[in-house]
Amino acid sequence: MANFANAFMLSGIITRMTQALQINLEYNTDLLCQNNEVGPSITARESRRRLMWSCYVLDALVGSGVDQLTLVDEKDMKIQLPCNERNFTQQIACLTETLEPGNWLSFVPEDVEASAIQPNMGIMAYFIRHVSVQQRYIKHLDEAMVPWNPQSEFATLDADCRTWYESLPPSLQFTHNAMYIRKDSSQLGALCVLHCAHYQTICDLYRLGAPALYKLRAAFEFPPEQQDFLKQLQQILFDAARSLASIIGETASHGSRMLADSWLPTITYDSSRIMVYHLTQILDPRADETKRVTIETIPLLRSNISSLKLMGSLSMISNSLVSKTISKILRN
Ligand SMILES: *[C@@H]1O[C@H](CO)[C@@H](O)[C@H](O)[C@H]1NC(C)=O
Ligand SMILES: CC(=O)N[C@H]1CO[C@H](CO)[C@@H](O)[C@@H]1O
Repeated sequence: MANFANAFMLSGIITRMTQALQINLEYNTDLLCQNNEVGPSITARESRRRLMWSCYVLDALVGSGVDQLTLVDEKDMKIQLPCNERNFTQQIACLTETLEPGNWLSFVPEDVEASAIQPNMGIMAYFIRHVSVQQRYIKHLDEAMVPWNPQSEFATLDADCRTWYESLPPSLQFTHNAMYIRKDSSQLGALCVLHCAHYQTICDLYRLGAPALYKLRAAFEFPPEQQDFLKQLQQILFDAARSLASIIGETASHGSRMLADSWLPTITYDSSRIMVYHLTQILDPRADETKRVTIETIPLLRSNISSLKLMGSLSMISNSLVSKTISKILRN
């Protein structure tokens, strides 16, 4: 709702509450509820985990990767990831992995196979994992290694993002088939947010290629021999912004209800900002290529503006971003 000061304070209180309730721990070691005469039901246990993971995500997003602002430590998340919606609504107890891919809680029975656990994870589990990668955001550019060094923070984070993306099962990729299935189970909005979160992180990471756009304080100097590398960063940033516009536009065509997540207006606005910046400040205005790319990109900008207008009925911040986008285009 764009009430950032309140979000900042409330997320702090929430962290204390999770500590008081100790919901960062499993209720007991009976994950499959085989001895269910004692303790909460399958649904109550899973809800408890989901509540804790929601608090984790909230804390991570409010802290935006700054250590001092982040109050929930990944190390203390001693519960398994949420299971998929199907198992949850059908009250089926099942095992899932923990934050670290391929890992599970130490008291999971030893004879369990990875192939039996993986299908139990759904959109939520993959979203939480993405948030944990995004948390490792490069904070101190002045202390970071130059991005063209293969050992740099940039290269590591980039590889982590891509590994995450490649770990998505077919049912969670942004394909027509997956969209059809998710629409049927009322999860198309969630699928859209999952993919937007990925490309938004890519934009955050590749902002190094457009320091003026992000007003970065300690931007890297790219020496002459790294100009190709810089061009590559700028291209990937632009492509990610275009992917965001396509994903949001495609989702919007299924109805404005699908765009209810309050994060989407900001993501849409950022995507437009990057596209306008690339077309007007990075590309050579005299080149024929620029004309071609501009003609290709204008529909995406239009699409973003109409999506923002659609979101206006759901989120207050959206309307102000429509006029900001339009003034940005006019000014450039
Ligand atoms: C949970 O859901 C997955 C995927 O739909 C399914 O393969 C699995 O059998 C379910 N788990 C249990 C314990 O039924
Ligand atoms: C090209 C494109 O994705 N266009 C979309 C623009 O946004 C509207 C509504 O937001 C969609 O209906 C279009 O498909």
